[in-house]
Amino acid sequence: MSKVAVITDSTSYIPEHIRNEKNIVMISLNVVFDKETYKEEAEIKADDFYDMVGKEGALPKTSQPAIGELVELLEELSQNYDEAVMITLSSGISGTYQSAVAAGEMVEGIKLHVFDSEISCSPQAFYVLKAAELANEGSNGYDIMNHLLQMKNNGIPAYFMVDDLNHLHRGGRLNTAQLFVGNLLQIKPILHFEDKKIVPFEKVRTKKKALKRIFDIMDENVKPDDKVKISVIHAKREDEAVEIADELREKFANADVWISYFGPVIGTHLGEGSLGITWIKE
Ligand code: MYR
Repeated sequence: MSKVAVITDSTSYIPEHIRNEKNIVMISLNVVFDKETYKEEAEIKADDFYDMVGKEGALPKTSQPAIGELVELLEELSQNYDEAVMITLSSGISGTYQSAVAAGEMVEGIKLHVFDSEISCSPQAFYVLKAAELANEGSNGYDIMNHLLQMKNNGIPAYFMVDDLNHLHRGGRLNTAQLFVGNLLQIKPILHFEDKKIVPFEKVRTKKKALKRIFDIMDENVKPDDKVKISVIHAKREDEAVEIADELREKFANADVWISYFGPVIGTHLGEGSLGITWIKE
């Protein structure tokens, strides 16, 4: 039987105790401040990050894991595993996927399968947790990849909104025309991923209207008694996220509702105050 390691990059924001419990290996992306670079989740967590940005008004940048780090990790895993499945954030917004593919070709003794989640955060976590479940049950790398592909084909809806579109624009993850229209009309677009990239889904003027619209989409997609996993993701808006989660628990009796967060790397590009909702039917 093939022994398979499951690797995620840090932007799936799976809490450490769950990673440990499910045997998930994490590799960090970095936030780069003027003088210092930090590995997110390992050296800097969301709360400290938002405090630093708030207090110092710093404008951090982000970077993918260095290829050498990926190679080192695979070499270490090759001591105990035959294969590894690594699930990355979208290759349309980060070079992490490409670097992982390159690292996999450089290391012998372990077969690396790299899965492009084509998104990030909790939807990426849905893939990672499923991969870990299958690996722990003894599936091989090909079967795990096939299962993840099937999940992707079924679709994982995810919608999010930001307080200030300039963060996404500054980081080059939203094109100028989209920024211009949003800022000009003072619109808070609902955003989502299409073809691995962030695009506006619909233009609404307030957060309240955006949330109502996302709830409507959920109603079209999820029946009140469906078994569904829902994640409410926030950038330093825990109270708001708790309220939304409570409302969702009332609407969907069999839902497993989580509260997750946009950590330092994704928070650099979305900014404080962002909120997202994603779900997957079981
Ligand atoms: C890098 O420097 O390689 C990382 C770049 C990360 C870009 C993040 C853009 C925002 C993604 C939002 C995801 C929301 C998912 C629900």
